[in-house]
Amino acid sequence: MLSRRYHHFVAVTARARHEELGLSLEDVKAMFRYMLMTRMVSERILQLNRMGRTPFGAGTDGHEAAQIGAAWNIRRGKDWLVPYYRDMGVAFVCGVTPLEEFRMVLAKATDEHSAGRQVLNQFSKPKDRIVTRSVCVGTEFPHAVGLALAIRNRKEPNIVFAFGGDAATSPGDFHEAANFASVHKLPVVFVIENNLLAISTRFEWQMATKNVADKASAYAMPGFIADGMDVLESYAKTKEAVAITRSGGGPTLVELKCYRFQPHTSDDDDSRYRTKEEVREWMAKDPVDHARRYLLEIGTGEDELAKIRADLDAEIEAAIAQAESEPDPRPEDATRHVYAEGQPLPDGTRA
Ligand SMILES: Cc1ncc(C[n+]2csc(CCOP(=O)(O)OP(=O)(O)O)c2C)c(N)n1
Repeated sequence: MLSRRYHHFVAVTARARHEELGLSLEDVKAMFRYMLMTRMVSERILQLNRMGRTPFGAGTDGHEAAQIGAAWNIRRGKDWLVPYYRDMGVAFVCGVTPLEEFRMVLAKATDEHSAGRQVLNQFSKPKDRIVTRSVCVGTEFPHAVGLALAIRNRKEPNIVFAFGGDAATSPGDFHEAANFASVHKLPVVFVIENNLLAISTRFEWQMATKNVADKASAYAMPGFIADGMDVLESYAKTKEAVAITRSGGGPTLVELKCYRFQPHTSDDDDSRYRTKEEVREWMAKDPVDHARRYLLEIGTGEDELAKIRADLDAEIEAAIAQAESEPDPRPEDATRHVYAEGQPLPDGTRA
């Protein structure tokens, strides 16, 4: 009896948590589905890499709560998104599909982001207002701030989301962008996924501040910190920042504290800079499991969650098979968009 009462109590308080944030049960289930999709696609990319079927992978595992929670604040197709290379989950929420992801990962001619010409996750989807970036860390921030200036000048009622890792706040690009955005009170939210590592460089070797969010005060920006292993908290803290920026309060920064479970990329040997125990400790806080437990606590059935997984599994396997059956880019297209085309050459012909 006591235990039933206890479970009822947990259910009531747990239910209140998402409802207090203005989220429906359907929202929470959809968030969980995106988190699981991100985990499953990430794992398949790394498996395909080990099987020699993809050249490269960059795991998202451990970032799912931060990404899906923050992205749930984006008004899809209205707000502008400048994601970074680990942001598969953000991209999924904003309209990218597993099929599109595998076309990109397999570098197929049908890849709509770059026709198989870029490394993975340099998303580019104008229809959904997803803006591509350079692979040079931190360069997305000046681009995002330029976008924010443009939409403010055009009087668009939308905002820009600029995502990056903790190390992306070290280069000058971030500081110039933050300063300019703050001076001009531009509508941009900086979302920083702090996974404590920049490849092999640990956070404390990367910056002297305790938190990334501490840097916000240098630019008179509100800075928020969230447990990035908890999807609802990631959503809630980003929501606070977004409310300020949407209402004309200028730029804000949200730091989502998380951890990368996989090596930096499929080319990285992470045993050289971290212990298995450290990884295990963080995996005990697995964000996907955490969200799953929350759904169970508020009364979702195991069978419903199992069906979400089975449906995703079928969708992902179909996407891989479809993408693998599609054509590779033509060798003669390798220099397209690299050099100006149609230019007159000295011999009178055109390039
Ligand atoms: C300007 C620049 N310097 C170095 C690199 C090499 N590099 C690629 S990813 C990376 C680490 C970035 O770490 P962080 O921004 O924290 O994101 P994470 O990969 O940890 O998600 C580095 C140093 C780069 N791409 N660009």
